[in-house]
Amino acid sequence: MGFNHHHHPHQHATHDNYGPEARYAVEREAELPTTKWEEEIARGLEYGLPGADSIVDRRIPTFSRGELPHFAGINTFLKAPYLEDVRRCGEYDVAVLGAPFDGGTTYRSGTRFGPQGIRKISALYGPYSFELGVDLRESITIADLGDIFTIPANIEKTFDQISKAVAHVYESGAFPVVLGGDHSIGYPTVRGVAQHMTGNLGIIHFDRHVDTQETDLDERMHTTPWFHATDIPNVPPKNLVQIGIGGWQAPRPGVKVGRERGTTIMTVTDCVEMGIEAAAERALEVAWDGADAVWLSFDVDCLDAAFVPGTGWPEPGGFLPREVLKFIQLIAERPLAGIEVVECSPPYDNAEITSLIATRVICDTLGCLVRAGHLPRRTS
Ligand SMILES: [Mn+2]
Repeated sequence: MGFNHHHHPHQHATHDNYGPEARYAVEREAELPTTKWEEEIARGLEYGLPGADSIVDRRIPTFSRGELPHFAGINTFLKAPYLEDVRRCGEYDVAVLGAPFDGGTTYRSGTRFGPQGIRKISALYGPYSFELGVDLRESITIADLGDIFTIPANIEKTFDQISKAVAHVYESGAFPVVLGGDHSIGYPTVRGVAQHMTGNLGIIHFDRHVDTQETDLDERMHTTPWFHATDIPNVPPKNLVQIGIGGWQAPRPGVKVGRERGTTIMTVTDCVEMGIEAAAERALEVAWDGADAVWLSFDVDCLDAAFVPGTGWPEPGGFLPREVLKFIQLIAERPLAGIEVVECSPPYDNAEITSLIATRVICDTLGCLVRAGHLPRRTS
């Protein structure tokens, strides 16, 4: 806008058209490059052949390659390239990996289909967020590594596979995004990261359930990950903050363990009454107290059951999506070691809304890490 705007009456919009967030968003969009988008179009035309003669928009290839159309193509996470050779994951800023395991489930199963459910609905999204003022495609490279080879009938072997996979990704320098899977995977994911750290790892845990008992049904089920994770010497329980806990599904043995070990618990009411900003500040203080890195473990059931029908233990009275997204955005102003989103069970989902919120949590986390300068982690 500016020097000759009186010649362009259609450009008479001023900043008064916008609220503060919208003003930031609109101004930021003008600064975002389109370099990677143009590269994607060129690659699509080369690999997918130029479109038929009747196609007017000459950016459209014959075969769908890249983002468009959203309903077409092979559904990796956000249409990221599928990286068959996982030895190369360190060449990317972010590595998405599925942990399709529901052998730790104690009620509704189906989270073995979680990674595919999340990938499928992620096709709905482009890489750009209006309010965040971030275009992931222009800022970071993402690869989808596919899924870990889990062992359906054996929790312990599956844990070993998950720890080895997450350790490989974390050590490569790529930022791990783990698509669960039931919450039993929280222990082996944290174990995989912690083994590559000398300092302490904190955990920010969103959930309606404490998941801190030692065993359930005689095994290390999805009600137990934080008991075992906080047994790891450099994952102290004082750095475990549990957000959204409440209702009729928090087992007393787990509550007892949390009390004895000194974990921090914040209920939905605690967070709403102190305000999401103060709650996020408190969560960050606890998780980062003396820690070198923080892992984000997000159970979709921390949202009210109305928003997450496709989950193992739905519980009314949870967060609203806008509350939890605001919370996540504030958490991701600080760096993270990685993120897992668990307990998304497509067989129980309605209209893919549970997978949709799972996707949104990941995208908002990545977007805020980019906005805060924590991604990409390397400058090379
Ligand atoms: Mn839960």
